[in-house]
Amino acid sequence: MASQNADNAPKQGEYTAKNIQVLEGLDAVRKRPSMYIGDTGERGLHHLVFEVVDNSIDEALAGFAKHIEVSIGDGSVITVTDDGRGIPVEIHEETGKSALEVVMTILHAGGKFDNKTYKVSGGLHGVGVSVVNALSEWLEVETKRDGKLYRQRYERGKAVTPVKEIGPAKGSGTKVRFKPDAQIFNSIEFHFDILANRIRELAFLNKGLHIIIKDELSGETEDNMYAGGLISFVEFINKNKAPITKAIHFEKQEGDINVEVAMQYNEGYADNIYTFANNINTIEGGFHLVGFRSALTRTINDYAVANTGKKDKEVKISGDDRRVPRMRERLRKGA
Ligand code: 0RA
Repeated sequence: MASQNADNAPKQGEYTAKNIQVLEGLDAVRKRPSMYIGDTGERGLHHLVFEVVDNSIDEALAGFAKHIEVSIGDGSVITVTDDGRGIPVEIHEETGKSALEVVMTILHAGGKFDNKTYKVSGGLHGVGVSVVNALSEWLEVETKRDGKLYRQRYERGKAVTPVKEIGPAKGSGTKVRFKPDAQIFNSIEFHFDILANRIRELAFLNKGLHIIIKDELSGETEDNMYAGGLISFVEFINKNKAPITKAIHFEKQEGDINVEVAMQYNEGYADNIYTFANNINTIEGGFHLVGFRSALTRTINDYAVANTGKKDKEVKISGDDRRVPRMRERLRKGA
């Protein structure tokens, strides 16, 4: 395929509900952006980057992408590159458009087309890359597939070029470049630290994945890759504390659910437990946290029963006894 017809306007008599939906879809995003990205302040602006990165992370979770690079360039232009499968360019039957254009211009079409691979890395709002397109002054996407490089450009969510075949390509992957729309956001100034903190967290949560963040203006670069995954995360959190055990790690897969825990005790009085589900920090906790806490208390209780010769009732380990100072206090008292 050399190129495709970028003219979105249906010919006379070709209007269908689907065409109308496409237009309404992204117009709705520009009309009420907060419904899709939370707000149009600093948080919403940075969310645009995470939304694109989430798509790349999905390619990593599906076993394809190994490297992701995020850079902040001149004029608040963000570039996100990955070495995943790339976005398909074949004509998508339902819409008559290329799959690439469908992914970029139809709301909630950010996910994959088959049921085998679906979005697992949830963004804050998990709305898909079309929302980023809708809220960008311009966006250019490049996709490498089957030895060819393709490119398409959009302005405020509308395709302004066809999907063009640019030339031959080695490997596969996706590059998304966009400039957030100053008509939508209070400010389009990105902060390296906000992006770097979340990207580092994503690198901890996805062991082995390289995620690089660059500030093209200052030259500041952070190359994140943690072979230790959660173990490295716990060690990072305890870096300025006084650890008193090694970091330990458990992992179990049941069906399509994978659970991973890493923990390390420090001298501190308060415990710090961070929980995540599909890469999202679940700050309000949930069953995963409740389950972990009760399993830990039960394990300490069972250990105490097995090693003190006392009965379950006499040991009476409470939730608070999970914490090191409380454990020490009890040991001192011989209780
Ligand atoms: C649609 C289908 C497939 C991959 C993607 C989209 C995709 C989107 C993004 C966005 C950033 N990086 C991306 N990488 C891939 C599946 C392709 C296949 O089945 O081969």
